[in-house]
Amino acid sequence: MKLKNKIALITGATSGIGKACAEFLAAEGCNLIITGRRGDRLEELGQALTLTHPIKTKTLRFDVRDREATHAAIGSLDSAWQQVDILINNAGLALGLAGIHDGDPEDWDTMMDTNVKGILNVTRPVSQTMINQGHGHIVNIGSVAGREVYPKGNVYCASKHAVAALSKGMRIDLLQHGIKVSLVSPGHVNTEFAEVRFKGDRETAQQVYKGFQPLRPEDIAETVLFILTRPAHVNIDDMLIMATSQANTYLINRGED
Ligand code: NDP
Ligand code: 8X3
Repeated sequence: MKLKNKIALITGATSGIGKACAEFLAAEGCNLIITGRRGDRLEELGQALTLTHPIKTKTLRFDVRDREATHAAIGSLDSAWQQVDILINNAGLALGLAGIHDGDPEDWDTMMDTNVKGILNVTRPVSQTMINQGHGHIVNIGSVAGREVYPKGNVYCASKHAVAALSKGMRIDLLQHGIKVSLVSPGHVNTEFAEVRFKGDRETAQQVYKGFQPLRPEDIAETVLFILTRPAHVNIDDMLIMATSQANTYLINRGED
């Protein structure tokens, strides 16, 4: 499958994995709808990509938690941009690391609303378009936290287990419409993720990646590109990707004895 002149909608393109996906797809000639809440970053990325690649970009600023705003933003696209071939459901976050007895319920709401309901809010209208056009490919960014549960990761892990379940559900429901659904589940990737999780506490965030080489956002974007460029009859259902130094959510070789 070639990506030239296709249209991809990427959520959470202002940073990390989503931004790297935008850069990799742009290099293949794919036109992009880049979305997120930080409008200045979207504009900057859109301009940079159209300067360096012969593609068109469209920026849509919305919060995936807000169903009405999400549907309005996607509905505001003109008919040419509505024909989305590829949806990358990437926007997501963890907030806090706390026991089930003392976690912050507001953090729980934000994680579930973003990581689970956000995917639903975006996928409903986009999958309807894909059904009407008779093709499409949805790539959901899950996590190793969707396969394992680690201490104090309770709600984030639950949200990513839900992404894994939703990916299976989407694949079943969209099967008859010829729409591919793939799940990509990374281990630690060095992005703004840890800083967001620890609410701007850089020192704590840096501990997450201390003493080993985590994945880079580009490693995930390259994987997404591989998934998107398989022949029409091939779907990559589910991919787990870890740094070489990470065996699972708790066992990391940090070079210490
Ligand atoms: P970043 O924090 O670097 O990027 C997160 C992106 O999500 C940003 O572009 C942010 O945009 C967007 N986003 C967050 N909340 C919302 C919202 N309510 N509405 C719209 N957009 C939102 O982290 P990553 O790139 O690492 O994270 C991307 C995905 O990868 C997430 O789903 C995460 O769970 C997953 N993941 C990350 C791993 C890691 O170790 N980094 C490992 C496994 C999975 P903005 O703030 O502008 O709205
Ligand atoms: C992010 C990876 O291990 O911090 O999904 O949950 S982890």
